[in-house]
Amino acid sequence: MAKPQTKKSLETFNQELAEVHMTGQWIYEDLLNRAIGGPRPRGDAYLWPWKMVQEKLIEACDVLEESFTARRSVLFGNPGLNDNATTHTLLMGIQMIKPGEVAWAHRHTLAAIRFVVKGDGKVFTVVDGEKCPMEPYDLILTPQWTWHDHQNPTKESAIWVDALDVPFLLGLNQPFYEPYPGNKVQAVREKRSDHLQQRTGLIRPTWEKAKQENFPLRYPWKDIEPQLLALADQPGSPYDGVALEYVNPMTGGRTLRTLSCWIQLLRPGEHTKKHRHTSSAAYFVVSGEGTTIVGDKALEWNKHDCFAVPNWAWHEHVNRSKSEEAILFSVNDIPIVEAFGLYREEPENSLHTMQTPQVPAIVR
Ligand code: 1HN
Repeated sequence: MAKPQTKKSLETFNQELAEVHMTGQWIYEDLLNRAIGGPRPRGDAYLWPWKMVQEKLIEACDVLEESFTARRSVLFGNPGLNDNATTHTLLMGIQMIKPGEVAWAHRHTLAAIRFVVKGDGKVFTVVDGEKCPMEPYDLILTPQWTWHDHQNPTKESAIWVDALDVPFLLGLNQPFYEPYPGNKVQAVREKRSDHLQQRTGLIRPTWEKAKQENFPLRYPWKDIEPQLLALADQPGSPYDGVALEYVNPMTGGRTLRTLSCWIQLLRPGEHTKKHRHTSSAAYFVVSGEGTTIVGDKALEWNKHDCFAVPNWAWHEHVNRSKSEEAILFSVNDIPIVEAFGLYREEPENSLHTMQTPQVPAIVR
């Protein structure tokens, strides 16, 4: 008679499965149970003070004398993440380019934005042949696979914020890179009529197929700031104050396919309601002073500081000043999560839900 079989333990079976590179679904039980109510925020809420960043930038100029095809960008690594990442999808940094320097032309599938901190308009980035002047607080897009080089013909150093979708792209193993062939800088399209930026405004050619994505674009602060200030008396979002998106002018949609840029005004003393969402964001303080409370951590920010708010973390913003407005620029990954139907907010969905002003206007 055959010996009675002893019942194999689950642990032994798990090991045997592992030997043949398999796992049972039951190992997900813990993960799924932890996900009741949503994910743990990935990475920490963290702030990089401007004074420290500025010192590192100056040192970076000594250490990296000329940047060649590389960039003198000091990047913010979230202490709660293992990869070089500001949030789990976004990478933010500050770049400096010395007088007379050129950051050589290249292109990559990483999408990037620049938000200028210091520049006088004679500093410029060339994107697919189009020269984009860099004045303080201008936003310049270098969408995926667009050629870009940065040039500083002035006598002063120029500084800007870089933000890219690096961790997301690397997670999907999609990096492609190409240095510009044969030259440091790309050919500039001298004829303005050849610029795609002549086709993104209020009027556009009737005889051409319109390019909808991945074109060079500059959002000049001189146009953005007055519009932001003009809307400052609106109710705004209870969670974000007067928060505006930089739209793709061709589609009316998000800034880029993977990144959305916001400019946000908090009125004197404003304290927003607490919420959380499945998108993460990296911020740059344009002006003012305030506190962003993320979970049990208070990020006290001042002019030009940068900070990270991980996804699904409860957060609220406070303008600490009773007399001055505070303005925050930020980059988020809403387009990524939205593309897959994964954007969620708690306690409610607040994006694009309120009515525009009533028609006809109320006579006062
Ligand atoms: C990059 O290409 C730039 O072109 C800046 O200015 C920062 C960070 C990671 C990878 C590529 C630039 C970057 C970058």
